[in-house]
Amino acid sequence: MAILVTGANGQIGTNLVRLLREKYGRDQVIASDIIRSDISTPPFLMLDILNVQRIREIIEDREIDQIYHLAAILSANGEWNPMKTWNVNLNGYLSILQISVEMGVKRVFFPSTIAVHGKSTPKVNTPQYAPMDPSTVYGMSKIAGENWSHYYHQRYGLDVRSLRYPGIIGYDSMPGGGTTDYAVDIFYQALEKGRYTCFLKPDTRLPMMYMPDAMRATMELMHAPSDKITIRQGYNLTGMSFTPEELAAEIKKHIPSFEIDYHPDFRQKIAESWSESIDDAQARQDWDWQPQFDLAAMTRDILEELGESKFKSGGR
Ligand code: NAD
Ligand code: AKB
Repeated sequence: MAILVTGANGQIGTNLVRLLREKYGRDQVIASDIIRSDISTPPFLMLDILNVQRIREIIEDREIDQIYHLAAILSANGEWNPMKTWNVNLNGYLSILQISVEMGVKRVFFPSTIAVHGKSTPKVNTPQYAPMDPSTVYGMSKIAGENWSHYYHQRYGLDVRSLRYPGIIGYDSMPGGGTTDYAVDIFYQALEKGRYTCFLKPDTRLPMMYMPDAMRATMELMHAPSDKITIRQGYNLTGMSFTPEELAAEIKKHIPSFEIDYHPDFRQKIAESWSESIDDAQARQDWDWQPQFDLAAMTRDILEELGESKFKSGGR
């Protein structure tokens, strides 16, 4: 089994590469990204997802069987350069799909997102199938990607699997320009400065998930028998839903002196276009999805893991 991970240096890729290497062995998992960084541990290859020839070479040379295609530009950063975001997120993914069919890649993972939701999507307990009119180019590219996943499965039998991740929160890799990033940054600022200025309003409720749950969901989906997968677009998935105010109150239970204030910016409008909570009944039914972390358990775990002394000695 040889696995290629694109966008491997990102918030999710850092955790996923580690997990896949534990499971399949270091040499079986090729990490790739457009940039090399401190976390680019070998085997690592430079790969711009827009370089079609380079994708082909890597798949051929490394005899790749599976691709976890994480490379993307996220919701907030995407708004600074819409054309580039569309190109990277959609055209980059189309190359992965087409080359996978041509070169016999057996399975592809495509991370979709709650950003596919929009103004006409029901906000509470959003069902799997609902109107999708995203307001960001990121959301537009992901819903188009979902439809292409479905198409490549129907037309060419490609085994594409996909999750609509909510905001993912972890403590050992930094997020890359999304709207849910506050829920990671707040922990660092709470420990470092004892206070945090949030770019969303206090009552902005969004669906979220702790990184270990997100990694387990990804593995469970990718290992489920094919006949259990009834959705190829992107499974609804959730762990918890909370507001900045509720997260701050939970942190305060551990750090009583913690203070938060609010200066909403352009990301507020993006957050308001997304759902507040998700109905992930189909994932529960098809491959037994069950989250383990709620807000209290996640907050306790992150603060224990980061811990003041560890944080100060390790740095960010
Ligand atoms: P991230 O921004 O932290 O990482 C994305 C990586 O893609 C970066 O390392 C970046 O260098 C790389 N990249 C950008 N352009 C590239 C290009 N042209 N070629 C190759 N690599 C390129 O994002 P993440 O949070 O790790 O997200 C990973 C995937 O999961 C993305 O597809 C994202 O849409 C999806 N997702 C993430 C979240 C979340 O909360 N983190 C939620 C929903 C979906
Ligand atoms: C973002 O905020 O853009 C991401 C996502 C929910 O897709 N975290």
